[in-house]
Amino acid sequence: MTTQQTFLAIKPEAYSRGDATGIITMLSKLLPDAKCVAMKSYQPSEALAKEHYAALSDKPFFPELIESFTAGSILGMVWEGTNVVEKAREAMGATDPVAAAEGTIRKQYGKHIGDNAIHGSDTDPGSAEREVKIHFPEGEFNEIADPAGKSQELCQAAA
Ligand code: IDP
Ligand code: MG
Repeated sequence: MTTQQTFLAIKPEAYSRGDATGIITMLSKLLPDAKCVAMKSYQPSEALAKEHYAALSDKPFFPELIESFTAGSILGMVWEGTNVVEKAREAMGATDPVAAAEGTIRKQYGKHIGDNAIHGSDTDPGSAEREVKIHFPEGEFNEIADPAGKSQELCQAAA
């Protein structure tokens, strides 16, 4: 099993509800062997959102998805660890919060399928690498000792 990176993001609706730090505290507990190696707060442009969700461009909900992902700031992160892409998906829970298992982030913080609190890369080969490159082209990765604390600082600075 090799070390992987995955791209995770607190989506605009959850970010604006003030849930980022709570979600990251939960992520740290659910992914005890992984580390957060990059974090920043930014509002995705329409071009970035369309590139990020390119694989879903033929879906009927695509326009709403782009509107939602560009509606405000997100907290984008890279997490690193063994099998972290799949482990993060387990921590997030099912896409639809109604179907998400107890103890998952989407169960606790999601409202409905279009407002499910967190994004995480899919497990398809190359998907996580592609998203990490799109969102962190600068490619600077260093372990963040206290991800929840850093998220609080970033959200306060952006408010
Ligand atoms: P994922 O986020 O669990 O990987 P994807 O199928 O990649 O799920 O879809 C990306 C995002 O698009 C979902 O997180 C969700 O917010 C939204 N989405 C997916 N399916 C639907 C739908 O049927 N209606 C509205 N929004 C959807
Ligand atoms: Mg997906």
